[in-house]
Parts: sequence; structure tokens; C-alpha cells
Amino acid sequence: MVDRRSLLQAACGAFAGSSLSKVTFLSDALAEESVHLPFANGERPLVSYPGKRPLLRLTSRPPQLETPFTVFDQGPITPNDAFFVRYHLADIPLTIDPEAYRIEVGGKVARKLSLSLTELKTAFEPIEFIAVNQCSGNSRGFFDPRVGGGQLGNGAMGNARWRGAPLKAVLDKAGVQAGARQVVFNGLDRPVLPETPDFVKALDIDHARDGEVIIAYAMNGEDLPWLNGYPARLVVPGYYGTYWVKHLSDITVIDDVFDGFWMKTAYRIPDNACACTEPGQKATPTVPIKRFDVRSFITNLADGARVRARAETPIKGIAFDGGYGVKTVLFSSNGGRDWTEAKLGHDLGRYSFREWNAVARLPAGEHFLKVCAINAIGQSQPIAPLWNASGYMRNAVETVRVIAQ
Ligand SMILES: Nc1nc2c(c(=O)[nH]1)N[C@H]1C(S)=C(S)[C@@H](COP(=O)(O)O)O[C@H]1N2
Ligand SMILES: [Mo]
Repeated sequence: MVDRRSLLQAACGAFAGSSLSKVTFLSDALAEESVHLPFANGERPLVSYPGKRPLLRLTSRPPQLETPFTVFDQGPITPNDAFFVRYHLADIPLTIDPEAYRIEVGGKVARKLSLSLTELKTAFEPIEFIAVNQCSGNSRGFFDPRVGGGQLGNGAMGNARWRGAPLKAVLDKAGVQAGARQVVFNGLDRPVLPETPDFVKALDIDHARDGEVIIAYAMNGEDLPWLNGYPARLVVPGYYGTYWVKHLSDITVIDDVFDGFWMKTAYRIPDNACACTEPGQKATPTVPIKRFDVRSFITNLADGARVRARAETPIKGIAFDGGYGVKTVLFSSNGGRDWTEAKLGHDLGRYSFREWNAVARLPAGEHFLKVCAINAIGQSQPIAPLWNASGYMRNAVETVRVIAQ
């Protein structure tokens, strides 16, 4: 029987005994017309959608596209045309008139609002920050034992500069009534079958009014790409992408806890410190998923890469967390026996990817490179992957096998 607590404590630094069979592979996706993610049934065609370069297609109805991993080595900001796409419902909007588009604000408010795009852009002092968007199921394909759901590699994440109106200012303008408990968000996409619940999400009222959640209308200085929520979406920095409702159409203040399917049943995690269970077990009780855990990746060397023996080999990558900020990145060139501190790149804000780099001098032979990040409140990454039945929040220490010759 595995002791979950000791697994959690077996983070980098306190490392003992690695399982070198659990190796994370990277693919040189751009060079090919399809990519083989390193798990069974991991074959993905590279397909271009409007506004997008060729991306790994997981499903076409609705479109679900994953970013080729090589993109993360090309800078800390993910370009709009490379940013991943995730939808749940096949009836996604195909035409939106920006003149006629409105966001309706209602429920327990003093004044209902019907905001045009122009009002959203002019009536509220905009704020801007860089933040990672990551799907709860990013890396789900690596779960062992396998779990149901989109079999994603590591490309259901991206980092962009978002600009928009603070949700707090919008709610203040509407005048939230006393007793409000949650704010509910809906977008323009719809289910194709009446039995399918509409994709609707909720945030607690204090979170919605924290001044950081925004209704974003620009991404990396441009309009949002269509498939990333044109013309406006919620951006909830530090929180999993499920809350980042796209093509936002309705904001409703309620004095209750919202019980729609996508809050009450889906996107829930085990209610314990590791968000994990014994493999194969169902969790009770569960709670809605919240902030990202800590992750880090090597981006410049794919699995199986060849490097020059005894030469200085630059190693670089990215790290991020749920908004406390990455404090330390540790790098190991010997399978986790010894760790050295990597050099951190520019601080683009506590919600952003943080670049890091290190140097390795490797004798001839096979080597297992590992990276592990620690955030400002001491959270880190488990050496052995944790498991939950939904395949959420994977953040085990990543390993890249290289051959020095
Ligand atoms: N309207 C709408 N918004 C949505 C979703 C959706 O299905 N419909 N999926 C959510 C989920 S689960 C994720 S991970 C993010 C993905 O954002 P992206 O498609 O811009 O990468 O969108 C979120 N917003
Ligand atoms: Mo997601």
C-alpha cells in the first residue's frame, strides 16, 4: 500500500529511488504531418484550423487541438496561432457580429447590464498581465493506469498576455446585492443534444471580485483568436482553464452554490492534500478543481536527443505554478541523484511561465535529465506521479533521456 503523504514529500531534494521507467518523451512535432505522443493510441494528425498553425488534433467535433511541444522552447509567450484549443460542446459559434455581441449581467444585482464590446473596452479601466492557461487534463495520456477523457500530451497549456476589463468593475457597475454567493458564467457554445448540459461555470463571489479575474478581449496584443473565445472570455489567472469561459455571453450573480453539471459532477478532484487516490479508486468526497499545481519542463532537448559528450550542453525550459510564483528550479543530470539550482529567466509575473536554464557536461553514455520547481510557498512536484480517476493536475517531475556521444 502506497503512503500518499510520503509520496507527496518525496519531492525534489528529498528524492530517494527513482523509477526510471516513467520517462516523459517529447516529440519534434513541427517536422512531421502527424505526431506520436508517447503512449498507446498517441497518434495525432497535425491539422490547421482558422487562425491556427498546424496543431495536434485530438477531436474535430468539437475542435480540440494541442500545441506541439517544440513551441514551448521558442519563448515564454505562446503565439496566438499555436495556442491550444479546448471545447466540450460541438455547437460552437461560427459567426459572431461584434456590433451585436452583448454580455448580459443579471441575477442578484441592483442594475442589469447589457454590455457591448465597445463598452467593455471603454467603460472600464483595462488591466493587463501575462498568465498561463492550462487544461485540468493536460498530460492525461501519461496516467498509468490510463483514465478516460481526452488523451492529452503536455500541450494543453499556453502562456499569453491578456488584456481586459476587471470582472470586479463590471460587477460593481451592476451592483452586487447582499447575500450573493457565486457568479455564474455562460458562453455562446451550445450542446447538440438536449440531454447534454450546457457548459456553464461558477466562481465564488469573493474570487470573482478579487480584482484579478478579467473579461479579456485581447491576447498578445491582438483580438482573441476565434477558437480561444472571440470576442471576449473570462481569464482566471492561476486557475485551471475550465473556468476561462470563452465567447462569454452571460454573467449571473446567485445567492446559492451553482449546481450545474460542469461544477457539481465534472471538474472535481479528491478533497485531500494531494488531489489523489490509490490508482483505480474513486474519490469521495470531491471538490471543484482550483489552482494549478507546480510544473516544470525541459524544452530544448527531446527524449532520445544526442548531445556531445563532455561538452557544455545548455539545458533550458519553463516552470510555472498557480500564482505564488516560481522560486527555485532544480536540475539533475544524473536521474535525480544530485540537484543543482538552475538560473531563472526574466520574471514576467507570478502567473506566467518562468524560463530557466542550466548547463550539463555529460560523459559518454545514456543520461536521465530531470527538472523540478518549487514555488514561493514551498509547493513542489512529486517524483512519482500521483493518480486520480479524472486524470487531472498531473505534475510529476519530468525526465528526458539523452545520449552523450
Ligand atoms: N464557452 C466555453 N468556454 C470554455 C470551454 C468550453 O467548452 N466552452 N472549455 C474550457 C476549458 S475546460 C479549457 S481548458 C479552456 C481552454 O481554453 P482555450 O481553448 O482558449 O485554450 O477553455 C475553457 N472555456
Ligand atoms: Mo479543460
